Amino acid sequence: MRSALVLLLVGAILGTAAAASGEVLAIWIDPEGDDYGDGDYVYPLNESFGEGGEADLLSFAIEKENGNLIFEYKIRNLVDPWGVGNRLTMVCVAIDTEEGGDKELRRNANCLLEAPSEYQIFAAGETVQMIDANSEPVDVEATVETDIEAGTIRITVPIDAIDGAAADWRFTPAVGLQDDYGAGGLGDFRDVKAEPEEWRGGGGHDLAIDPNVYDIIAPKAKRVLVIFGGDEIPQEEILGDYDLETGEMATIPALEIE
Ligand SMILES: [Ca+2]
Ligand SMILES: [Ca+2]
Ligand SMILES: [Ca+2]
Repeated sequence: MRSALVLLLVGAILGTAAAASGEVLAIWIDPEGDDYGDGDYVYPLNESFGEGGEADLLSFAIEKENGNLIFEYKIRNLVDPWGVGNRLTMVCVAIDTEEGGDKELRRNANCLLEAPSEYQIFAAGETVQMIDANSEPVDVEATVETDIEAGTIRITVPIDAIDGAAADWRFTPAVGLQDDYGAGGLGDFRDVKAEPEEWRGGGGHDLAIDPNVYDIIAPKAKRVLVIFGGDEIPQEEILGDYDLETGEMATIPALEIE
């Protein structure tokens, strides 16, 4: 109970959970300005990306309310350059509920999962999609609410339909840029190349095995109360741990509700 209270207080101080009416199960704080993937990712050159920050995760919270699980991402700079809502930022979370599952984070993330997932949820703009371990869509009527001003993206997932016991699950959130291929629907993570191009990020590699995500939550950073202790594996090391020779992609660690 005491830790839950502290989590609520932290959320209130940061203003991330204050507006929510659900129970906050956990909130992880992520550093500002580490939207650089393995250390040197940069944004595409097109002016719509402006000063950047569209893929800078500041916090990730999991709430529970009326049989719904809510994932809230606070982003440093949500933008709407074309007056059509958020199309640049893409968020996702992989959910591990049991043994086995999908070892790869989909939609061009180019990352493996330490905790193979039974479900993956992706959202950008007004669209959200949930897939199962075989990449088949799961129709649970998930919804997404984006508040450009507040910098928040909230995904609501009815978990009764997937027999939820969220406290035992493991979660792997990731943030990048969306490429909807001009179609306006839910796209994929936008490619990161060695050198930035108008619509491609830079700082990665031209072989398509480097992560196309800009920001994750490194382990230990999840424990807001011991943020200064422990053996934190830096995000740079995690996202830079792909192998050009074997083609092995980087593996993202999972978060647990405690
Ligand atoms: Ca960040
Ligand atoms: Ca699993
Ligand atoms: Ca981070």
